[in-house]
Amino acid sequence: MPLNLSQGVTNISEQVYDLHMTIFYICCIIGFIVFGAMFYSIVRHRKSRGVKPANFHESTKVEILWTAIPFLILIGMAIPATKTLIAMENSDDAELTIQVTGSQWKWHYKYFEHDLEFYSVLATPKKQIENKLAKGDNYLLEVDRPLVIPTNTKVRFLMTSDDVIHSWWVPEFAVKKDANPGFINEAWTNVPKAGIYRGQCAELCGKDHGFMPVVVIAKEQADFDAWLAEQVAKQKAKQEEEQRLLAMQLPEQELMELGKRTYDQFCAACHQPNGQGLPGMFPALAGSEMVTKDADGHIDIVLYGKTGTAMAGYGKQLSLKELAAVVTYERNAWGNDTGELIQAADVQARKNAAE
Ligand SMILES: [Cu+2]
Repeated sequence: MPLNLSQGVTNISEQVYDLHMTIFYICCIIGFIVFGAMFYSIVRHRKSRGVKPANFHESTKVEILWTAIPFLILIGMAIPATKTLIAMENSDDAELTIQVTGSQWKWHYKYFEHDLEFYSVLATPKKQIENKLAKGDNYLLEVDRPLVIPTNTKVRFLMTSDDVIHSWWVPEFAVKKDANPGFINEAWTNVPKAGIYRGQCAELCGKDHGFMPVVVIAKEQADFDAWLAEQVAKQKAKQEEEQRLLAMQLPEQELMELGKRTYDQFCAACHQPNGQGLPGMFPALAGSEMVTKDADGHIDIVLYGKTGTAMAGYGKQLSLKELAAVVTYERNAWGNDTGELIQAADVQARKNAAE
């Protein structure tokens, strides 16, 4: 029965589970003794049996006892609890450090010792969320790019946030740590068994709080090394591709096709597939002043978002090519026939201007 805590897979999660059970048993014993004594007294010394109530006032002995006994019980509970807490906080000698950044509503992972960072975004199809398709086994607990860590390795997490407070939680590691903007919190894990572990954001962080799950894949060291080498190479190739792109002029058709794909994936949920937005909530892009005239402002808002609104910045998540394509698409779709093509170099120029 899934009523109790998960025992988890790590040494720490076992310690946490054992601690929880110890305290639970202590509470049961106290409850049993206190209620037992109460009911015994009530039944045994009830008025109908002719019992005369005692009439004493102040008893130093009893007062010392009812102070001393709970005090000793608390100390008895604090010792194992402190031991476990100290072990949980001790991230010394970690072999791998990963920065975990929460933002509305996705996680960003950065491997400190390696040239690798990426976003991890919910992968559950929209149709399942809208009840148009049967819900899958890992409904709302699946992402496009899971975090991958090696087994039997002490991995340190540095948690922070780009916007509001999130909380990175994987029950089977017994890791649940707040990700606060402007602060860095530490946590760590050492997973003995290869496998897929799922968790979620545990801090109410806005309307899509339930749509930013955590998926961690633990791989044997050799598999992890292979995965890491592949990812680092891929990221490097992508960066080189970006550099090449800066010197290139992409044709309209390619920009519009990629732009539409990107728009449908990232923008259409709010601004609607027809660019009309939702009146009062999400502004229309069709016929919008900014989209048809102010190209710089348009690129900036896609790059950095707009503070105080639901418009998030996509500068870190999308490639230069995708950013250029989506801006081009918005400037030429739904009757916004500006005829302007935005190239990767234009997006890079806005990035440079902001730095
Ligand atoms: Cu969150």
